[in-house]
Amino acid sequence: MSRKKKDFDDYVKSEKIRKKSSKSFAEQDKKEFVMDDKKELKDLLKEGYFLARVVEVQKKYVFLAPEEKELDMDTRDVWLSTVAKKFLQNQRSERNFIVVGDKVVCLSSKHSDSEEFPQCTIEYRLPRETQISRVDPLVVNREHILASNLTQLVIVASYLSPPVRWGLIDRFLVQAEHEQITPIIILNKKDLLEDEASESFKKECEEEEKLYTDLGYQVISFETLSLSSKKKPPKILHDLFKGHITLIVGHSGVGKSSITNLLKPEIEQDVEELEIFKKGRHTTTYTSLLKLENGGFIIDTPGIRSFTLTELEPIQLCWGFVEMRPYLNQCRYRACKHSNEPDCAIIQAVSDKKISERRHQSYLNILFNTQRREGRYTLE
Ligand SMILES: Nc1nc2c(ncn2[C@@H]2O[C@H](COP(=O)(O)OP(=O)(O)OP(=O)(O)O)[C@@H](O)[C@H]2O)c(=O)[nH]1
Ligand SMILES: [Mg+2]
Repeated sequence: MSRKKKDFDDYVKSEKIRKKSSKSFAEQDKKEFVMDDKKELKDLLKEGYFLARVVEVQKKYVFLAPEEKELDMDTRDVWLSTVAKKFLQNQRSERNFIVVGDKVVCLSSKHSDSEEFPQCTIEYRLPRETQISRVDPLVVNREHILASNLTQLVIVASYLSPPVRWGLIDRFLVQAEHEQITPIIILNKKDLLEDEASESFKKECEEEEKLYTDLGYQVISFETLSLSSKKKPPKILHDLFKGHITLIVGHSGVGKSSITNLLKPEIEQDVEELEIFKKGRHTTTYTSLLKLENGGFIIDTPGIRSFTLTELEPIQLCWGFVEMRPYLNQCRYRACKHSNEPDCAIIQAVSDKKISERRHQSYLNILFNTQRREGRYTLE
């Protein structure tokens, strides 16, 4: 073997080892932190470790509520915690290291009886059963998980102030479909629709509501303004949230916190007193998990200005649009993007009025929005 060839082989070998070891190190770390062994967990709990739910994540501390039994926690009486020292570096470099809704295994700190903080450390995290995430608006290609372990997603939009964006609702629906979380749409500020909207806008809303209902989604037309948070929660909301961990999402100012307050959470949520058009300011600043009077839990989030889905292939994205599922794999081309290709079953279904043009456009917007930055597809 020539010297040159040997050097090259050695180089490749060492590179491979280096790459392999650095990867396995990261994975090893993750493996150590994510506890998926039930027996090991049982042993830890006998040794003084305890289970808790992440209630809020702030810069310095994570707020936790101990959870001895599933969904049995008091989110008002929270513990201040930090992640175990050996994982601090990972926490700093990974945005989603700990998110609201995570189930974690903790150890009480030495100082827990004193006034010193933190009161406990997070030693492990249980695997996430579900999660809702988007592309991080700060760093492209990074995922931002809004919350985990949800059983329900409530998507709130207001008819007006700010005006409803059907495309944003579709984005959330796609995520819910992929995560197999039941989505519910609440269209709020019905009073404004009745008093201020034009006839054509009222008709548009009526049609869109019917479209979502026909697709099998629950749509609730609602107003919080005439309801008082001092009284019992309205039955429709009470029944909807009971027994669930619900993530409530939507644009800023649509009324998420106003709806949350009607359900009597342990902590009253801040609501903008006078509706002023607030640019760059959210009333809710942190995502937090709250216990409701009826036994369910709600995760109120600050309004979202951009909700870009993490990259999805056309086939995955189509699957998130329930009405497109019957037409999958019926196009002439296997890699059909359902944009303007010949013999596309989905485009045909749109012209036959079996799929709404608006939803198809929504699909295209998501497809080209999420994939344009990859430089793979461009909008013709
Ligand atoms: N007209 C009308 N106004 C409402 C209704 N529900 C809420 N509002 C008002 O809308 C504004 C925003 O409500 P919030 O509950 O703070 O909205 P949010 O979605 O939590 O907003 P962020 O926390 O910024 O994301 C407040 O001034 C509410 O009083 C409603 O049904 N009708
Ligand atoms: Mg709010």
